Amino acid sequence: MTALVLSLGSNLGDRLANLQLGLDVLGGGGLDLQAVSSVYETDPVGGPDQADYLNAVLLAGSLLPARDILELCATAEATAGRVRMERWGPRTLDVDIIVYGDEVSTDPVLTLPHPRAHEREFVLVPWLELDPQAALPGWGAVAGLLGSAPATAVRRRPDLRLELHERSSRRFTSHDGAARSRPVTGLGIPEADASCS
Ligand code: A4P
Ligand code: MG
Repeated sequence: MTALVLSLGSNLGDRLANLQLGLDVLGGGGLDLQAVSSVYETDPVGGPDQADYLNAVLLAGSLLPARDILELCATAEATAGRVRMERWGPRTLDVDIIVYGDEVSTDPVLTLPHPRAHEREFVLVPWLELDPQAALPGWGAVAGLLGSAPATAVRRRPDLRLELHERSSRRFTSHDGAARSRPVTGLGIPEADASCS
C-alpha cells in the first residue's frame, strides 16, 4: 500500500459539497481514505481575481499506480463539474497529488511531489494539522517549510466539516475537527490495528 497525500480545493459553486463529492469519488475509486483535515478558507494564490477557496488535505493509501490515481483525481474533478478555462482559474474542484510514497518525478504530466506544494500554506497548514511530523520528499519537514512559505490567509472553518464515507472504516473523533478512519501515527500513516477511542 502506497501512502498518499492529496490536496482538494474549490472556489466555485457549493464549495463544501464539491470537496465532499471529491472525497466520495476518491473513496469509491480504490483509495483507502485514512484522514481528512479540517476545512480551511484561503485567499486565492496566483491566477486571475477570483473568490476565496475552501481547501483540505486527505491522507490515503492505495495499491494503484500513480497514473491511475491522477486519472481518479480527474474523474473526481469531472464529477464535480469542473470546466478548465485558464490555468489557476476558478474551479469547482481541483484534486492534486502532493505525495505518492517517496516517489520523485519531474514528468510534467505527474510531477512528484507536487511542484508547488512546498510554498503553499493552503496545503502545508492542513497537512501539518493531520501529521505534525509530515515531511515532503526532497524538501524536508512541513513544519519548517511553513516558516519560509509566503504568508497567505488560511483560516480554519470549524463550522464546516468533511466526512469519510468509507465502507468499513472505524470512525475516530478528534479534537481538531479532522475526520479520521484510524488514528494517525508519526509519519501520517495510520496504524491498521490501533485501537479506537
Ligand atoms: N500535474 C502534474 N503534476 C501533478 C500532480 N502532482 N497532481 C498536471 C495533479 N496534477 C499534476 O493541472 C494541470 C496539469 O498538471 C494536469 O494536466 C496534470 O497532468 P490542472 O488541474 O488541469 O490545472 P490547474 O490546477 O489550474 O494547474 P496546476 O498547475 O495544477 O495549478 P495548481 O498549482 O494546483 O494551482 N489558491 C488557493 N487558495 N487554493 C487553491 O486550491 N489552487 C490553484 C491551482 C491556484 N490557487 C489556489 C488554489
Ligand atoms: Mg490541479
